[in-house]
Amino acid sequence: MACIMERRNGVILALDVTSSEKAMRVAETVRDYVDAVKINWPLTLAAGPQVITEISKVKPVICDMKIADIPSINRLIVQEALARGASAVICHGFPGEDSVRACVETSKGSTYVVTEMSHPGGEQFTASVADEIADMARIVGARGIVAPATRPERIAALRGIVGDLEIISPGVGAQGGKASSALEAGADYVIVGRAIYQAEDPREAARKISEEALSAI
Ligand code: BMP
Repeated sequence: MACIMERRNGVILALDVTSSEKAMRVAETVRDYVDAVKINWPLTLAAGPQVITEISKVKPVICDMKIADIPSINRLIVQEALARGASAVICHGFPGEDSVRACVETSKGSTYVVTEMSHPGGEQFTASVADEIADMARIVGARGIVAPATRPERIAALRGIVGDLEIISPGVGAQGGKASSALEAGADYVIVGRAIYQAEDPREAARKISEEALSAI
């Protein structure tokens, strides 16, 4: 499987800003302290999909469209993301194995599968099927899973299921999770958005989170 990012900081920037100027500015400012940039719908809709190409010149891009459709549509979404320079994609696990497999095959393994979501509502539905989704991610050959930094004990449990798959973990900072706790519980990377791009000094905020992350890896 192609290596999409090198773990130098243990941090993935969630770039949920809504202008391409701000996106480029933040990405350039924090590039030394993050290993990849995750792009979601807010920035894609605000700046257009070419923002994936622009940001991919600065850092590897993980395209987080949380793909959750039938296999044929999932394939098209993954193709379009890769064609614009994405190094990996994120899909939901709940649509089932054929849908996830479509993403994994089209991305040649560079797919992360969402298991249990990090927000309070994540406990309502996703928590009860997260173990099965994690097992499916392993079986179909995904690159990794997305697991909640807000519940480190769940990261530890999911690590027991996925073996050496990558675990990338959102929920640090604004959602109350702690980078060191998530990494000590078994995550490989933390995903951090607002705590970096809304900080007065985003570079310093990213530096501090990376320092904390590296001390826990
Ligand atoms: P923030 O650090 O600002 O809370 O941003 C978290 C990022 O991680 C957002 O882009 C969100 O879509 C994503 N995310 C999440 O918060 N929880 C999940 O369970 C899955 C996610 O992809």
